Parts: sequence; structure tokens; C-alpha cells
Amino acid sequence: MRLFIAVVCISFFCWNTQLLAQCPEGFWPGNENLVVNGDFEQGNQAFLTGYEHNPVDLWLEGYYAVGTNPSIVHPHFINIGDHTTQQGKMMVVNGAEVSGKVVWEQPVEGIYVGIVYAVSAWATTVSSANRPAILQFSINDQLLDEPFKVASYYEDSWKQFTAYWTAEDVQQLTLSIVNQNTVQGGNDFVLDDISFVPCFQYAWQEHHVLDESIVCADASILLGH
Ligand SMILES: [Ca+2]
Ligand SMILES: [Ca+2]
Repeated sequence: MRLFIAVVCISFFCWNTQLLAQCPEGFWPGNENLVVNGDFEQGNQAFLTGYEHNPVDLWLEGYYAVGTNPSIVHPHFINIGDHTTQQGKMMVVNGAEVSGKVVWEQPVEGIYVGIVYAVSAWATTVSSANRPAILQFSINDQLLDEPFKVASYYEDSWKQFTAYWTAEDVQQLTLSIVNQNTVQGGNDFVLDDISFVPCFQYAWQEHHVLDESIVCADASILLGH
């Protein structure tokens, strides 16, 4: 029996490129964002953090809220909408004075050993002070790639930061975002649309395309002959 596979859509049609992590050139993104509630639309749930939760007041360092506008929870934070729809929720953070403090963390399951993963998040500064937070991903307490200086909203709006990681021998991991800037005033930011997706090389995908969980949801797959 011959197997004919026609994958009609390409990554542009499968994914909203404004939200999800981008795979390296030559790789095809899997169909599933392994992060739960990465857009924060479910509110303050499904993630862990080293920060204290206060839904109405972020005056103190080291506190966070999940809400629709940073200016609601701090009088000096800017008045903006979230990244997903401009009307949804995001994580608003008054950056702490402690280096490496975990901002956001979530266990991730269903890892394919030997596969490259792309992890990304969108962030922007909510304070007018020019001392932005410096964020970095980590997996199982190992920092990934270079730290990312959060952009000024008025200069660059929201910016996506991305890192790549290859699964070696783990089936489960803990994905984290930490802040490396301990300057008290100005290291305050918002996070949104966190994603973690597998990246398949085309040859690998042709051999595993029958696993519907890892192929493009809009692809047409033709079997026969
Ligand atoms: Ca959102
Ligand atoms: Ca701060």
C-alpha cells in the first residue's frame, strides 16, 4: 500500500504567527501549544510563581496580578491592553529586587526525546523608568540562551523573546521564566502568550504524520492505494 500524504497548509496558515513560538528555519511546528493558559485568559491559574499575588494593588516589589490593564493595579503603570486581543488578560508584574526569582513556571509533559522545542513569550515594560526587566527562560533550572531585555512599550510595543531547546532524555520538564534585573524601579513588565511547541524536521514528520496530535490541524491527509 502506498501512502500519499498531502499537507495542504503551511505554517503561515496553521499558526497565528503573532502568538506562538517560531521554529528554526527548516523545521515545522507541531500542532499543540504545550503551555496551558499561556494567554492568561483563564485568569490566575495553571502556573506557579515565586511572586506574591495581589489582584488589585502592585505597589510593592515582588507582587503580580492577572488582569486587563496594568494601570488598574499600579498608578504609575501604563494604560495598555493585553497582547492576545488587546482586550484580554495578561500577567502584570512589579519586578522584584531579587535576582533569578521565578516569575512564571509550569510543568510540561508529552516531550518527544530528540526533538527541538521553541519556547517564547511576549513582554513589554509598564514603567516609564528606563531600567527594564531582563527575562530569561529556564528548563529544569538550566538557563536557556541569552537573557532578553524587555522593550519600552512606547518605543517598541510588545516584543517576543524566543529560545530553543532539544529534549535529550526527559519526558517531563519544568519550564520557567526568571527576571535577572534587580533594579527596583523600572523592572516592571507584563507577560502574555507564552508558548512551547515542538519543531519537526520535514523528514521526521513524514514518518510520524499519522499521529494527529503533532500535525497541523488544518492539514489535509490523504491515505490510500
Ligand atoms: Ca492574553
Ligand atoms: Ca519593581
